[in-house]
Amino acid sequence: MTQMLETATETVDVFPVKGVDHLQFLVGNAKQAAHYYSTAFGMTCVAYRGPEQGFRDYAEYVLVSGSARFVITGAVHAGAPLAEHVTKHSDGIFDIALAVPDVDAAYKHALSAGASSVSEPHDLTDEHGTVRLAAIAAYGDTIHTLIDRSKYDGPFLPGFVSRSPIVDRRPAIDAGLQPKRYFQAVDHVVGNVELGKMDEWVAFYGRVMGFTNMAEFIGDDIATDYSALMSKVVADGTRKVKFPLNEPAVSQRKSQIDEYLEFYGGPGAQHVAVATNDILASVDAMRAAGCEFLDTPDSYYDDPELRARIGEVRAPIEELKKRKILVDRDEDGYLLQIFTKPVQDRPTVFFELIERHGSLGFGKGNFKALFEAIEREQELRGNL
Ligand code: TYF
Ligand code: FE
Repeated sequence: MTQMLETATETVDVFPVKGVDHLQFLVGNAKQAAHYYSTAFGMTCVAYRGPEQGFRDYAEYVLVSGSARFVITGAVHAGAPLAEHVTKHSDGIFDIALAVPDVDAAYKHALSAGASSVSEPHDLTDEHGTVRLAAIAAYGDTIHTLIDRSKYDGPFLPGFVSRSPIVDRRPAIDAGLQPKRYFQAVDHVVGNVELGKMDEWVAFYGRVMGFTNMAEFIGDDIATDYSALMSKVVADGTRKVKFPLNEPAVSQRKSQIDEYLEFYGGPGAQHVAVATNDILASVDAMRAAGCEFLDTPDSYYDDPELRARIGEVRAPIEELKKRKILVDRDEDGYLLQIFTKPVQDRPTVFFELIERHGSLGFGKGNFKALFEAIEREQELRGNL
């Protein structure tokens, strides 16, 4: 007798997410970092919490640009909890917080799938309402806070007070000298993990958050040729939250991922890609404010193969070349992207600006040019 086996297709989202709620950076000097993100990244400080509000351990600045929200946290005395994060990693991303519709359900599912608890579901309340939060551990010392702020209308979280922008960009914006926003959302957050651990973390996000593999990845073939890394991308069902995960690949040269792991002191968030509507204007403004970007050789733009592959894009190629902006096209459309140099003394965290026109990818066609640019920097640092 032949038995038909029916595989049940999972249609229920076990871990619905609304998006990245915020990224929390732990830094040595939050006052100065908040200034940098205000001037060089055009972000607006909207909230603050510190000793003045009775929080004795940290000064915390909340900066926004569209839906992107960064929380910059610095310890205000020796021995504050979490101060060892900065001692070990220097400035880095501690928390990739996710907005979820049901904190308790998400937390319960995560733990049943093997995630480690950082904090159990709890409420924070003030005159603006209640926020429900929990947190689970991710790669290295990184965590994911799970947060539901649907019953809250304060400036950030209970305890935080509204704060006016650190720099007043209005005159420059009104004069047409600066874009209103340099970016409007977090597009993806990349994690670097140790050799041989990438698939474990892909499985973690699959089990714990129901995230699935996106097609784009850097496999063995590319890894050994020039990239010295392997990469896979996991995303939630709506593809609003995208987490590429890198591990070093064995090659003759020291992988850029090894360099990160060595200098960060373990796994952690490597880069944050922010989505912009006008990458040309954003790059101009950020450069003018002192933000450094990776170089791209002129030969990249003069390559007839690239020209044929990318076809027509919304800006003349000469304008991209002037600014070292990379371009890639796939079956869904194209994207423009550029990468900053590391934003702290250590060769660890950096940013990407990305302007998507249909493409859901990560710039696969640029991997070679990008990794060569990163390797030139590695060489200058003596880390290749
Ligand atoms: O997020 C990405 O996949 C692209 C490319 O070390 C990339 O931005 C991948 C690995 C890496 C730097 C950039
Ligand atoms: Fe990226």
